[in-house]
Amino acid sequence: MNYQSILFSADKGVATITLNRPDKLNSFTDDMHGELRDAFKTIAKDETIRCVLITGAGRGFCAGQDLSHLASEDARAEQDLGETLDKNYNRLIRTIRSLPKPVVCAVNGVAAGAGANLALACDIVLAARSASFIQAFCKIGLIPDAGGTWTLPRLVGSARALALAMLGDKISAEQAHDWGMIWKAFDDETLMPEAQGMALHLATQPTQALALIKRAFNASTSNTLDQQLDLERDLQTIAGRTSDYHEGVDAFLNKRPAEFSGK
Ligand code: T3D
Repeated sequence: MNYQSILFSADKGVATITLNRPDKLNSFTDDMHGELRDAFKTIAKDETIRCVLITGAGRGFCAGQDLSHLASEDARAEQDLGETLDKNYNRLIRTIRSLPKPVVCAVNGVAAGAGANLALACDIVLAARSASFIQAFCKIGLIPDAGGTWTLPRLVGSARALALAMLGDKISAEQAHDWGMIWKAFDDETLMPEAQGMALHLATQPTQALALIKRAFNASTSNTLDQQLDLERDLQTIAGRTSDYHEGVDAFLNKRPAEFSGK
């Protein structure tokens, strides 16, 4: 597929997706969603890809849904937003959360609406100090989507999540970090080297174990402790049968760096 709205590359085990509509702050269109689906299909199929890095081109990360086609009342009335969510955002968020590979997000600028919640759906979120997060939905009469009503309260607690969702206030990368919404904030010029370094590191790690960690954490949000202990038992059984477990233990015992194959 020839991409117009994203850039896609794969190198040294890392697939990099750059949202690429900078003049519109990389806001989502149907075409961009289609291209993202196609890129994630490649990522899922290609065993040599062991980590994904998502970022945005230009001064923004992503301003959520592209609203420019909604100038007329007819256009607004004709659309069924539930259908849009089913067709585009829900698929994207489910794909990221269930992908058995780590997904790192480098938020290079403003992340608004579904753009903010795309970032928060990723496994490890880094941001430039000049970046910001806005649950912009309430400003146009909508509710947070792209998983925001699920992700936000879990990350920052319901008091902060509700205020963010109802006020639509912009919060800085520093604030997002202080609240535990993201992993780290970096000076703008160091964001991409840091994010790329982290993605390259993750691509050399025991990919199956990382996928099982992700599965366990996904399930923990609705499991009881008993259910989670059983799940840990089952997933650890799988992890203990991977080549990377054998390699990790052997490397430790022989005081050498491990060389994980991802198998
Ligand atoms: O609708 C559905 O299908 C349901 C799904 C909804 C999911 C959602 O994401 S709803 C939320 C949609 N997003 C927003 O409401 C955010 C709209 N954008 C903004 O509030 C501001 O642009 C920002 C706070 C993000 C950034 O502000 P600022 O001052 O840094 O930039 P700007 O000047 O507003 O934007 C720069 C350009 O990007 C500008 O274009 P122009 O005038 O230079 O030609 C602006 O129109 C364009 N832009 C920004 N956001 C969007 C957009 N164009 C289309 N859609 C956008 N969402």
